[in-house]
Amino acid sequence: MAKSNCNDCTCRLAKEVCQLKAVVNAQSKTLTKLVRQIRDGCRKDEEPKESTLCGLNPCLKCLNPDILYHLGLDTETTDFPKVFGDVRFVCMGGTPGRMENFAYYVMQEIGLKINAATQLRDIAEAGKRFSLFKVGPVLCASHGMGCPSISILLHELIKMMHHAKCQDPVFIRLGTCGGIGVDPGTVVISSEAVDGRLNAGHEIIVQGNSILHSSQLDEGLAEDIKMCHDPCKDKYETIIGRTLCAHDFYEGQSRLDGAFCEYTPEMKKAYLEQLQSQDIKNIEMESLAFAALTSRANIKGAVVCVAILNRLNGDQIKTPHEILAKWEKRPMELVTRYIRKVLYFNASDSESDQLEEDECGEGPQDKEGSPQGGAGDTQKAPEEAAE
Ligand code: R2B
Ligand code: URA
Repeated sequence: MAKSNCNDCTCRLAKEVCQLKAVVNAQSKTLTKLVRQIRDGCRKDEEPKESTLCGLNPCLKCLNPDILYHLGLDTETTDFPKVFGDVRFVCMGGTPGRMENFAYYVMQEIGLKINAATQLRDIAEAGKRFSLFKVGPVLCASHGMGCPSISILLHELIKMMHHAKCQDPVFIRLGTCGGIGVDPGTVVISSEAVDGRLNAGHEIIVQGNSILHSSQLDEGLAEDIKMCHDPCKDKYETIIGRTLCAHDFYEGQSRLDGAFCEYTPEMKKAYLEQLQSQDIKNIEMESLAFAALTSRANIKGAVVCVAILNRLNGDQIKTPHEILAKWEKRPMELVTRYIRKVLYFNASDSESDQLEEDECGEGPQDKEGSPQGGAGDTQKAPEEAAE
């Protein structure tokens, strides 16, 4: 027993030393670059002319201004490249409160600081529909429930990335789901989203015609996020699997406890078992629109959800709130580790340029025209990265 504790401890210490080494290396590269820049004279890198997004509406350039109605933002009164040009991660989840907490958590974990008396501002407050917080290169948005809601948010966030000329932003949805044959508390990263007929496509009706968009998700990104699971530390499983996206919580998910139910418990059981036999690991309500819209724009996307029950064992969620709250943090922790890894440990020479320290020591909230750190703002490397 004592021996295994000691091994655990050594394993953790070795890991922390590796992480610290990586931070020191990243900082030393940044320092070298800074010194080189001072020596060569401070020449600002050329700003990108366009975003890396593809396949967008050609008429966007004619919209002057473009009004992102549900976010309460427009291209006339907000300088999108200045405010949002540095965004590299767009994270979204169901509720405003959860995403605000996530924003503060990301801020702490990536080593950004604002004055203790200052709060993050909800940039989308004027739209009165969604919440949006910016923490340096990370945007955190609430998306509401279901595909219609997340579709509206995604149209407007994708346009935002386009107008801001963002380079390769990664989109991640973090949420909850019902597991299919998986233990409650397990984190499921979606490989693809399927509809209630198990078709891997998001159908939208456009001018009376049915249009199907692929709902595959980025395999590499799913793997990278899964790698952030730490079996030494995390007392739960993280798996990759197919996700059923329903358009309703009750009949659409074959529950027996909705206001209406026109099938028998046997029929429900047969449907859920069919899902299990088709390798479906979870059910939620936004992945189809999320996968379809991100992949249409050439954006890498991932859906990371914690299962709050095993649907093979029931329909109602009886787990106490304190435990649910703990489980809901799991996707957040994994995704934050992934973000930190990309920002600080994978940083190539040119990427680490973006992580230079803010010499003025201004908090991300304090910059003029730049809620929570706009493009060109810089972040501090994590001070306690090994924590
Ligand atoms: C998971 O949980 C919500 C329903 O309770 C829905 O937004 C989803 O996808
Ligand atoms: N969210 C869903 O959509 N379904 C569940 O069963 C749990 C969370």
